[in-house]
Amino acid sequence: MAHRWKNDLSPADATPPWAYLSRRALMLGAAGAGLAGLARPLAAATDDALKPNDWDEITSYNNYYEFGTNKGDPAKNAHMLTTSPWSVRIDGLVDRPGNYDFADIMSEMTIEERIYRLRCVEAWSMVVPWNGFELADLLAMAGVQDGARYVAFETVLRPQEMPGVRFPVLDWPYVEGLRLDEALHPLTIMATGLYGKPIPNQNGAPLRLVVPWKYGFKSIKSVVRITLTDTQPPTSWNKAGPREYGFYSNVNPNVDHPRWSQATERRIGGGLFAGREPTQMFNGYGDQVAALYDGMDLAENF
Ligand SMILES: Nc1nc2c(c(=O)[nH]1)N[C@H]1C(S)=C(S)[C@@H](COP(=O)(O)O)O[C@H]1N2
Ligand SMILES: [Mo]
Repeated sequence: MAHRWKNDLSPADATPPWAYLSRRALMLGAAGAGLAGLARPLAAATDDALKPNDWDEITSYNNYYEFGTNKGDPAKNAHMLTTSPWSVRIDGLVDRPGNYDFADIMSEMTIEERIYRLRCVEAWSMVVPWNGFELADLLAMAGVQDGARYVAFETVLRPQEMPGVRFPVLDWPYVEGLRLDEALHPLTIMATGLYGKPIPNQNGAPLRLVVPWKYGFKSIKSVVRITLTDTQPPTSWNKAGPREYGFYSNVNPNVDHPRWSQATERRIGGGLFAGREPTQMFNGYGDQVAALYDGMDLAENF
């Protein structure tokens, strides 16, 4: 593995990336108050100063339990997944429910690059240059109805192509959920690419959710169904360990996992002797997203 950016994001950096993010968030602030309608000042949320992990790191160290629970299993096994044709069923409280063909979705969406931090609940992290579109734009295609308050997501389940689902590690299919305002937030994207190439299977081809201020497990891969609901949907890790994984799962250095600290993280590619880095509140995106949780006890709603 290459360690090209051994020193990035180190606390000793004169101008840490989250400082850039904070300043730019001011530009974002006014527009960010609206919902799906805002145009694209969001390139501003992507920070040039964040140095991405390299392709090999991002595509060989993965969590995608449908293909096995070791970090190298998805890279080894995910080639078995057929990703074309692909469609996403969008249903529930929408004006235009139906099966949306992936190619049709792509022809309607504006693809952008978003360089985001990814912080796994296991306390490792990366920086990933995604290509994708805002989830809000996809939801607008289907027409969100007034009563909708949550969005439920489901990963494809194909035992023939997914050797990991033979084991009851999780209750398959993998499911996730967001509050509607989180789903409509301009930082929330569906990623379809990596480094300008189609997203590899092990990273969630052909499209996966990315919610950069939440622990990585919220960013559900290979999505086949999106359902708008009025009740909080079940989520896989919460079902597996309700005391360890909450619905919100916002990155929070002050709320530890019951079995380990969340105060620091190990940056993948940082090198064998690199120190741990401090974990940032909301993974460094607090200026953009903290208002979503005004008045909420974040230890209670973990
Ligand atoms: N369907 C599905 N989605 C998933 C997972 C999974 O096991 N299955 N793992 C999650 C976890 S724990 C993390 S940290 C991220 C990892 O994304 P990456 O492999 O692209 O870095 O995917 C998330 N999405
Ligand atoms: Mo994770």
